[in-house]
This record gives sequence, C-alpha cells and structure tokens, in this order.
Amino acid sequence: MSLDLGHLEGALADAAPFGRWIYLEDVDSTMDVARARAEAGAPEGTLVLAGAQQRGRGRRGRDWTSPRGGIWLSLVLRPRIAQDRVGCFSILLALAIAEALRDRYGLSVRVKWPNDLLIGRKKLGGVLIELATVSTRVDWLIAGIGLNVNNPLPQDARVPPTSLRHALGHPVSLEETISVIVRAVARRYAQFQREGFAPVRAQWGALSALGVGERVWVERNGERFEALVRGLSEGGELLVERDHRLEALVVGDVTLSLGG
Ligand code: BT5
Repeated sequence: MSLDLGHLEGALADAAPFGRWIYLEDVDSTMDVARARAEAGAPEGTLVLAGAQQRGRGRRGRDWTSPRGGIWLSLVLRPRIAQDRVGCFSILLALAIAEALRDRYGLSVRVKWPNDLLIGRKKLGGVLIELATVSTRVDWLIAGIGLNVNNPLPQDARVPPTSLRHALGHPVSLEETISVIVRAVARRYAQFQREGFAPVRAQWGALSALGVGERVWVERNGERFEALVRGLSEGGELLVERDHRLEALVVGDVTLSLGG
C-alpha cells in the first residue's frame, strides 16, 4: 500500500506554503528528517512524509507506533512569534485537522487539549511540536502529525486507539486525506499570521473533547491532581480550577486524562 506520488503531487500543488515535499518509504522519525532540513535552512512549508516510521515519537519521550497505512508527516514552519506563543500551535493544528476530517468524512472528531485527536474517547491521532529559538523568538518549528488511517492499531496504547478505517468501516485514500489536512493546516496557519490565535480560540470550545466544567486528571512534574476545565487562555494554556483557584496549564508540561 504505497502512496501514489503523482496523485499526491497534484493534490498538494496549490496547498501553499506546503508545495515542497519529501517522501521517504521508511524512516526513524519524520521529525528528525524535518529538523535536519530546517537546520540546513529549508524554507517554511517543507513537508516530510513517511510510509512508515521505526522510531516515531510522541510527547515527553513516548513512542508513536507508525506502521504502513497511516499518515506520518512533519511540516517545517518559521512563524514570526515569540517562544511563549508556541502553545497555540498544537491547538491550531489539532483543530485544523479535526475540522478537515469532519468536513470531508462527516466524523465527529474532537480535540483534546493540547494535542490529541479523538473520536469518542478513542485516539485517532496526535500532534507534536518541536522548535529551535534564537533568543526569545522561534527560528523554526516542526509540526508533526500522526493520524491512524488504514494502518493496524497499536495494542498497548495508553488511550484506546482508533483509525479512519475503523470509524468509517472502509479504507480511505491516503493521498486525499493528506491533501485535506495539509490544506486545512495551511488555511489556519495563514489566518494565524493575519489575525493571531483568537479565531482558533473562538472555535476551540465547539470541537473540544473537554467541556467547561469537565473533571480531568492532571499529571505535572510527578504530581497528579484533579481539576475542573474552565477554558482556554489567549496563549493556548488550558485554564483549570483546582481547589477553588484558577491555574493555567502550559502545553508541554502536562499529561491530561479525562475524569469520570
Ligand atoms: C502524540 O503524542 O499524540 C503525538 C504523536 C505525533 C506523531 C507524529 S507522526 C509524524 C511525526 N514523527 C514523529 O516521530 N512523531 C510525529 P502523545 O500525546 O505523547 O501520545 C503518545 C501515546 O499514544 C503513546 O504513549 C501510546 O500510548 C499512544 N500511541 C502510540 N502510537 C499510537 C497510535 N498509532 N495511535 C494511537 N495511540 C498511539
């Protein structure tokens, strides 16, 4: 089940800035390939796509299982933003992908702060952000996207996994799915550059798997506590209430499980 590269070429032709792409049958991680390109000066919009990854990674040193049949890709971006705005990006990406999959396949895909894509309580995919800074500004940012499509699912995942094939009951075109999610990310990214995070923040509530008032378990620096979701800050932090006090959870510091 290899990608039809000709089909992909056509599908991405007008997905600016993601017109430049590299496809590799097998890699350790697309994050490493994209990082090497970014360090060598690759322009914004470079897209690295793999058929399979041997050492795919998630957040905080976790593994990401990436057999053939899924979408495993990394995008090189060079947003002109301060480092402390980066939290917005996981949410922007997850939201853009959820919207695209809802529009294209009519599936009820939701986003779980900061980086999960869920159908019901099952994990369809996730987003990973890595970056380099020059003083306090972002030099390059790599946005990794992992999406279960037609691939077999991992047996040992923390959260039960699902795929587009499972959710729809039939296999779907990888090329078309790549094209719809990459275009959706391109649109939301262009909007971010024009208008900042506000439009994503305004839409977040409608697609969030965590409703206001929802009980969640937070793991941070070896500590685990229960809290109530109160909303999303202007910088992409999750606002939670813990012992009657409001706290802002920062992307990158935290692992969150649904309560109840
Ligand atoms: C994520 O991490 O959800 C981010 C995943 C990003 C993967 C992409 S693929 C392209 C690019 N190249 C890479 O090397 N990575 C990016 P996190 O929230 O930390 O979730 C990781 C956890 O999800 C693991 O500990 C497993 O329990 C579970 N898991 C692993 N593989 C999975 C899969 N294919 N589907 C669902 N869950 C999975």
